[in-house]
Amino acid sequence: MTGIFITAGPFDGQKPGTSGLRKKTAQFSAPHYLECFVQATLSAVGAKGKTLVLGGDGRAFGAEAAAIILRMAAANGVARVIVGRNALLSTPAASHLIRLHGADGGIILSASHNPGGMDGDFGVKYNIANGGPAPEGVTAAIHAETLRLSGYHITATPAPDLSQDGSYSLDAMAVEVVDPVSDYAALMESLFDFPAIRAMFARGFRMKFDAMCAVTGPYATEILERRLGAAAGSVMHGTPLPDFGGMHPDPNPTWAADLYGQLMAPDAPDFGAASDGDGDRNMVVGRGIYVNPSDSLAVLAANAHLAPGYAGGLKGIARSMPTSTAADRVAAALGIEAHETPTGWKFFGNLLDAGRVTICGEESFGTGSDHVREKDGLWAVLLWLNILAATGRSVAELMQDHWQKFGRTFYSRHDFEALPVASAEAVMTALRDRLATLPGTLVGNTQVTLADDFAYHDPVDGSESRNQGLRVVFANGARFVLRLSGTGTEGATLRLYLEQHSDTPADFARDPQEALSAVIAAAEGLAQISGITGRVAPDVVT
Ligand code: VG1
Ligand code: CO
Repeated sequence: MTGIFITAGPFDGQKPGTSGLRKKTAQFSAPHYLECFVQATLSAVGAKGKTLVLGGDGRAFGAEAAAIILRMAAANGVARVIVGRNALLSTPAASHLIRLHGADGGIILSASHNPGGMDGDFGVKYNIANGGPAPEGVTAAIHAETLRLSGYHITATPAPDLSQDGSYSLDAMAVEVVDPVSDYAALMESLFDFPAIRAMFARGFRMKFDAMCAVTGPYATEILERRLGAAAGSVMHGTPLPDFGGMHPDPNPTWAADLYGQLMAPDAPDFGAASDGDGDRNMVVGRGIYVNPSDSLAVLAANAHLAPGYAGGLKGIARSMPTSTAADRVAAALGIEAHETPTGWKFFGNLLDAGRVTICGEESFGTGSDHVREKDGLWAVLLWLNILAATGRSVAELMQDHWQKFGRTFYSRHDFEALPVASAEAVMTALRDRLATLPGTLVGNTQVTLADDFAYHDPVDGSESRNQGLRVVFANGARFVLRLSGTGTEGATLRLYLEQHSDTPADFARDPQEALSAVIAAAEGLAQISGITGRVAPDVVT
């Protein structure tokens, strides 16, 4: 080790959640807090001699954190760091750069869809050599290190200015500052039929993409407006701001209400999409029609062969357990493997690496493929555009076609946010305690066929992940899932996932909340959310 050793820590509560460590920015930027977590990460992964990628979504404290991490990496003997200009990299672009350069891993500075700014949230996530989020074994080792360390290594040499591309050195460590967009844009161009999409825009196809003042602005402007010829102004909120301009960069109908409203208006454009803080999520809206993320996964999987990068077909499809079963029906029709994993992209990595699946998705507005090892918001938008260009159908027509063929899986997620931890846990415990008694019981006019606490057995490395969400499945094609969020920074968030499949065409036009009303009532009856927490309605419905 070179540099100096600062005695500090350990800090409690530095346990990575669903996607890295997320805390209030004020806490992360407090003396030694970031440093101790980064030291734990560098120690746990054995950073000496390694090549790392570094970047983030541009939120407050990101640039300062990047400079600190570079000085710590140098003092910990890291050989080389590839960093996005101005410390910017979307999560999928960081995943791509790790793979492109054969790097040993990467550090991503983001709290994703959580609001930013000094009053908002900050986060740090470690990705491994395949470009994907560290699996549970690695995050457990990082957590163990956070509890054991007594300080951190850092060089007194200042970090190089990150505003200009080029090669620099920091003590013995090489620092390469790269354009955050160009390699990623080239990857997208290799997967999709850009000439066909460009021709569609030239014919007058109109779209709006809401970057929500977060990291996808520069990516979307380069790809959609410059390379594909979407009209200037198609990208909204395209300049990344440290506080995301006060926006909550969570692409759903609640937080992207402006975009959503434009697509529901009489003079709506043909297509709308939004991404989140770090660019891995996507919301897709057609003229007058919202596409729920579980349906989006299913439609993308069913039509992916229309894009050049997937013309050879898919190897398999994976979805997180709470994601609707719509994608399973596509996998069955295609005769390919279907996998059900716990929530969080890290669980897809082994399946992708082993060549068992090509497309993955989560109900939380996440879809992606084996092109990187993260979910990828712009990738999903481009695959949608490619499918629209190849078929000449509208979003609404594609959805109707899909439902006619596969049936419609009505789906919704109800979030109860910032609950007292004890009351959220009481809901989970009460339902968990009843699970064993439920199979065979009649609820409303249908029977419970399965009730369990989801456990995942990874078919590739044999690892087990338990307690991944309570699920109750009914004989009539309904299902609900209850789990606690692992990305929040305030209290506890309870997520209730609701699903009802129908093969009856007369049902397809129903309003999802109305179509789900029986399973909503069943969930309330069995889980007693309002009874225990006192909350009569969810805070966010997606
Ligand atoms: C949420 C989503 C999950 C997603 C995770 C990270 O986790 O539900 O599907 O993988 O966020 O996404 P949780 O534990 O709060 O339910 V991101 O775009 O915030 O990195
Ligand atoms: Co994200």
